[in-house]
Amino acid sequence: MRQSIFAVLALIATATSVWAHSKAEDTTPANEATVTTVKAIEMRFDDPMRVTAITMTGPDGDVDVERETGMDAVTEFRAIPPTDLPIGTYTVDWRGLSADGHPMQGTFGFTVAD
Ligand SMILES: [Cu+2]
Repeated sequence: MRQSIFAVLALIATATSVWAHSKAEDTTPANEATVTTVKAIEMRFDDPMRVTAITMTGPDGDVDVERETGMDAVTEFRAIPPTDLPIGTYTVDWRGLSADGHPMQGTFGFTVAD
């Protein structure tokens, strides 16, 4: 009897942690997209994510992006890159804390063309 209660509790805990695991659903620009301008860097999550760090690198190295979203947990994160990004390929790396408190990270990339 006691064992079966623990088994049920373990099942519930597992299901909850799987459900609570946020992930990046999609991004702007889309991963592997080719674009001519980048007005904003956006990431959408299926559950609130506290994005703790975001870095963007391009053909000339690190690019400063200005966070529009603060340190709150959000389902839509937004940051603004400098205008007139040089042509080339870019990578965005982010780190965050999932709704269940687990550290998460992700990366996506895009190309700026003429
Ligand atoms: Cu988790």
